[in-house]
Amino acid sequence: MLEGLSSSLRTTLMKIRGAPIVDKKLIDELIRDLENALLGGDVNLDLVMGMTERVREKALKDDIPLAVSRRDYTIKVIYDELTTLLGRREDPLRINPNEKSVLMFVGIQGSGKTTSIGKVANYYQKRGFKVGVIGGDTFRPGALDQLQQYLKPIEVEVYGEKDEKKATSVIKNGLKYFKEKKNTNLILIDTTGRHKEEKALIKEMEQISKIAKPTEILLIVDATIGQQAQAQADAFNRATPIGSIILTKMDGSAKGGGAISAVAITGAKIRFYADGEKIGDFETFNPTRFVSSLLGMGDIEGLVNTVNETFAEEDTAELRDAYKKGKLTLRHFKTQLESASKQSALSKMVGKIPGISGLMGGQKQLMEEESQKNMQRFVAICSSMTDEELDNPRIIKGKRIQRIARGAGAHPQEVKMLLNQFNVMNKQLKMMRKMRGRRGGPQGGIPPGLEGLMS
Ligand SMILES: Nc1nc2c(ncn2[C@@H]2O[C@H](COP(=O)(O)OP(=O)(O)OP(=O)(O)O)[C@@H](O)[C@H]2O)c(=O)[nH]1
Ligand SMILES: [Mg+2]
Repeated sequence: MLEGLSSSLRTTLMKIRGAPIVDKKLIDELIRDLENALLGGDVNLDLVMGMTERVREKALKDDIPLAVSRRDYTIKVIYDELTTLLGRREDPLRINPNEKSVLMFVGIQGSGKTTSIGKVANYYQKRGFKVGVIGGDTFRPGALDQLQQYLKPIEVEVYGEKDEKKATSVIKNGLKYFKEKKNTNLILIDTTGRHKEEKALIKEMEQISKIAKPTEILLIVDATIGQQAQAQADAFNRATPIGSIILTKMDGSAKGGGAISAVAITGAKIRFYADGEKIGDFETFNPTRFVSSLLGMGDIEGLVNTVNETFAEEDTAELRDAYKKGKLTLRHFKTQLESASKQSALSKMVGKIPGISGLMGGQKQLMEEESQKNMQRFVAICSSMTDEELDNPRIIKGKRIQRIARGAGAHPQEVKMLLNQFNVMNKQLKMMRKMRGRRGGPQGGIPPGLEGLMS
């Protein structure tokens, strides 16, 4: 589904994953890719521009916690913005099983009303509802037949009158029939598509809704119309408040993303989407899950949550300042080691996500349990130092090394290794600052030099 959009978004993310440094140049490139991908998916130009501008602004933001890599942060930003574009929250249709609910299906000719009736009937029947369907399309010959054929395999009862031409009459009788049936608690009404043009259709819809007093009106929208879905949802909504939207033909459409985003800005609630002709080709619509599947990352929500959590634990201003000035002491180094071991847990989790491990393959960030242990040892060594030593590592020599090693239950060689690594980190930090000039701030994530410690 949405293969084009999905694969261009995946390629874009792969680029971030593979880049040695996430800097302004990469973000610019990323923004171009995102724009191309979304415009290619028929998402409205203004929406795309607004979205990519926010991505640019946030991704280049300086003050992200040091324990979050700019890579992960940028992915989180893209994920968040895509989710917002598609409606943000899941808003499921709630139907009370203790009442007789009536759902009326409307939409233009061929949008997928009849098929969606079958899918919704199947969906709720599986959830314990007793469903009855009314064949309210008296206009198209064969409409009733189609409905009965489609519902036969799942044994849902259809009320229809083969020779009656007045839809309102059939619907009245149908409602009476099912309301008298004790068990039935969900009644679905199929209606005619009749006109490609909306006006006459909307009029009939108003008449039927007066008679049926539906609990909910569902507008069926063919996703292949892309961003035109907005005008259609608006037009129907003006006539009778449309409670729910079902997007169909998401399988065959390159424009599905455009349709979803267009509907999302009207405030209408996309409850389900269909991605095939079969009765089971039907899903509840959840923006976050949808974006995850577009991006091809099994549980990207997990990654995003972890980034959010790390984000909540603010770095001290002191550490940020030291990092920016390129003047890190061992005390800072210790803090970094501690947050890096947290990040290690994140990387391990990310490694479990199908699809993403391939993207990350070969990267040093994917640390093993071994390196986590190493880090904990180094933290222990730092803990056995005095304040004076932490603030001024140069004084750590000879006897001090022996003492620190003893205190941490480590070998003096390990203490030397740590000091060595600390020096390497400081040097690399200075080099990075030179390369990047004053703009950009720290990259975040594993500090340079630390990677060596952990591999
Ligand atoms: N590929 C695909 N085809 C679909 C989907 N939903 C419906 N269709 C097909 O679209 C065509 C029209 O679907 P219907 O359910 O008959 O549409 P309708 O709105 O009831 O049409 P009218 O009653 O003529 O107004 C049928 O051939 C369906 O099989 C979908 O999600 N994917
Ligand atoms: Mg139909």
